[in-house]
Amino acid sequence: MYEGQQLRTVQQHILQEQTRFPGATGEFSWLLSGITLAAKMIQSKVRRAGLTDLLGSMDQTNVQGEVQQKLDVYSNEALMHCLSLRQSIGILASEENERPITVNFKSPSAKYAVIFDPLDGSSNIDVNVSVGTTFSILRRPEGEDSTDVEKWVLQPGATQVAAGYVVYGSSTILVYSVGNGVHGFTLEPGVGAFLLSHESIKMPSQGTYYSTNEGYVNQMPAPYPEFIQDLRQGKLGRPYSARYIGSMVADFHRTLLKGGIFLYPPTEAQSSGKLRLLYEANPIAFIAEQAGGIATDGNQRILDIQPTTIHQRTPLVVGSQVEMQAFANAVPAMAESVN
Ligand code: P6P
Repeated sequence: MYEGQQLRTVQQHILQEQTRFPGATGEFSWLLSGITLAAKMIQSKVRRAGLTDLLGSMDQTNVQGEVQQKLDVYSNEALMHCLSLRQSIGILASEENERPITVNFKSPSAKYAVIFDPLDGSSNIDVNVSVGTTFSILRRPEGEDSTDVEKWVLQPGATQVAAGYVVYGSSTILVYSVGNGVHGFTLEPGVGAFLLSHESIKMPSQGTYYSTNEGYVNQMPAPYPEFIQDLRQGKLGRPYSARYIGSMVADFHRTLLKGGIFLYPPTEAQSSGKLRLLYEANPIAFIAEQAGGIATDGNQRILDIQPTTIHQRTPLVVGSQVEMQAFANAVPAMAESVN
């Protein structure tokens, strides 16, 4: 099946990578294994969501007598369960929970906070569109802030020690970075292991796709409509195609591998954008930059934003160097910073 290839599991890769963490004694790889375990649990449910719905809709319970759970609730509980058992974790924060959950918070072994969106795009499940899990890992602050939950969680994305996502698509792929490049692992369902399939991913310097919800173009502020028009008219030297799945992780994963640009701008309905900074834009921006791409909120680098609230939203423009420089040149405030 894999003649001659060297098979590397994500666990082996994490152990090799974690030597980059001073003093790490395997706790970091143990933490990340909590995420991969939860991802396997989630994907097994996502893969049979339609069946679950069918069974659950018959008599409010499925054939095992379980009360049917919404998938995003299930995904959240899977991550909470798998991660709360990791001694190195002091805080878990989720899109599904209003407040961060402190676990093992007072223990000196609790060095990391994990912030996640357990199932981004879950509204697409019932039409069988790819969905994803995103995660961001922050180190406990030093000094007096070390016992302040908010200070621990509300750190700029540039302080992330690791980040990544899982996309539940035609295959299930985990993409992560610990600051040493971006690597992708494909789940081999027969074995139940994530195997290295995309080592050292580099985002192409220019792509042929742009990705945005053009239904909002009349609600977008300048320069978004004009920029999108420029792409359509081939002003970046090549014709572009539009690709928009409406599931950020899937739309970004294509941008990471093929290049191009993904834009979720401010709109009249969402003046600060729709996507969440801490657990959507920050992990995506970390991955993008590690792969040679750029990520801004339309004006500034995503990873430089100082968060003020856990669920705050932000516009997100992320993609290849060429498209992102062209966009920045279209934004007066940024044109100065770029040139
Ligand atoms: P719209 C999914 O609900 C999500 O949070 C992201 O995954 C996706 O990029 C965005 O919303 C889609 O939003 O307004 O285009 O439907």
